[in-house]
Formats: sequence, structure tokens, C-alpha cells
Amino acid sequence: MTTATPPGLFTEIDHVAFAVNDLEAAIAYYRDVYGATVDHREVVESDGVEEALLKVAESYIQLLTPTRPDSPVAKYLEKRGEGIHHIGYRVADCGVALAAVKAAGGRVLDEAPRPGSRGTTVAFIHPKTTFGTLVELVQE
Ligand code: CMX
Ligand code: CO
Repeated sequence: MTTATPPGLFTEIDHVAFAVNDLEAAIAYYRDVYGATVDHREVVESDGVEEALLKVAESYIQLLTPTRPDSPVAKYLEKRGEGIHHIGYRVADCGVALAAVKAAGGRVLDEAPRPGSRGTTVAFIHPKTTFGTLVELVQE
């Protein structure tokens, strides 16, 4: 008799996010060197970021730059410099995934799912409880 493996919470990698000082320069670099083009641009005031999403197959590269000094991305650039800021994992239901993280003792940064960019529903998990990487749960 075989035991069915329960389905995982992550359905796909939604995006890999990079903190950059100069959004236009980063967009030009990805276009000129890799031929990657912007699929969507947005200012997310609640997060204090301007972002560009470059589509790669079914996932995105998310280039992020701060719009104000108290933005989480401004703090990141100041402290750690440019680099990978977070990973967005696509999930079928953000509320269900967030509840699973909480049940496992994870330190969540959002008590409930909230709006993200591109019309998504998201929740963040603190990097100190995810082996060092800020995690975003993304429901399309
Ligand atoms: N990745 C990994 N480690 C990070 C980090 C990141 N992105 N940001 C901060 N840290 C580390 C710091 O280096 C620091 O480590 P040490 O204590 O070892 O020095 C620690 O986490 C700081 O933790 P903190 O004081 O609790 O938090 P900060 O004020 O530095 O803020 C964080 C960090 C993750 C809580 C904050 O950035 C946050 O709430 N992020 C969620 C929202 C967000 O990032 N929005 C922008 C993206 C929006 C989008 O994707 O569209
Ligand atoms: Co993101």
C-alpha cells in the first residue's frame, strides 16, 4: 500500500526580488544583457517601493527601489547594499499558507493576507525564521 504525499503549499516561484539603487539602470541592464523586458511597473506606496516586473517563463524578476527613506528597501540598501531582497513563492491560498507558517511557529510580518503588486494577495515571513531569506507568499 502506498501513502499519498500531501501537496506542497508552494505551486511555483512567483518572483525573485532584487533591491537596486537605480531602477532605470537595472532595467536597462536586464534588457541589454539578457533581453528581458518589463512586463509590469508599479509604485506600491504601502511598501514604499517602485518596482518593475520582468517576466521569465511563468515567473518574474522583481526589481525594487525605495520611494521614501523609511521604506524597508531603503533600510536594506543602507545596511546590506544591493542584492537579493526576497523570494516570492506562489501559493493557491495565501491565508491557508500563512496559517501553516504560523502553526509551525514562523514569525510572520503580516497577520493576515494583504494586497501586493500586480493585484496579488501577499504575506511576508521574517528572514530570521526562514534561514536568512525574506519570504513572500503570493496568491494570484
Ligand atoms: N533579507 C534577509 N535579511 C534581512 C532582510 C532581507 N530582506 N531585511 C532585513 N534583514 C535582516 C537584517 O540584516 C537584520 O539582521 P541582523 O539582526 O542579523 O543584523 C534583521 O533582519 C533585522 O530585522 P528587523 O530589525 O526585525 O527588521 P528591519 O527593520 O531590518 O526590516 C523586515 C526587515 C524584513 C522586517 C522588513 O523589510 C519588512 O517588513 N519587509 C516586508 C515588506 C517588504 O519587504 N516590502 C517591500 C517589497 C514589496 C513587494 O514585494 O512588492
Ligand atoms: Co515581492
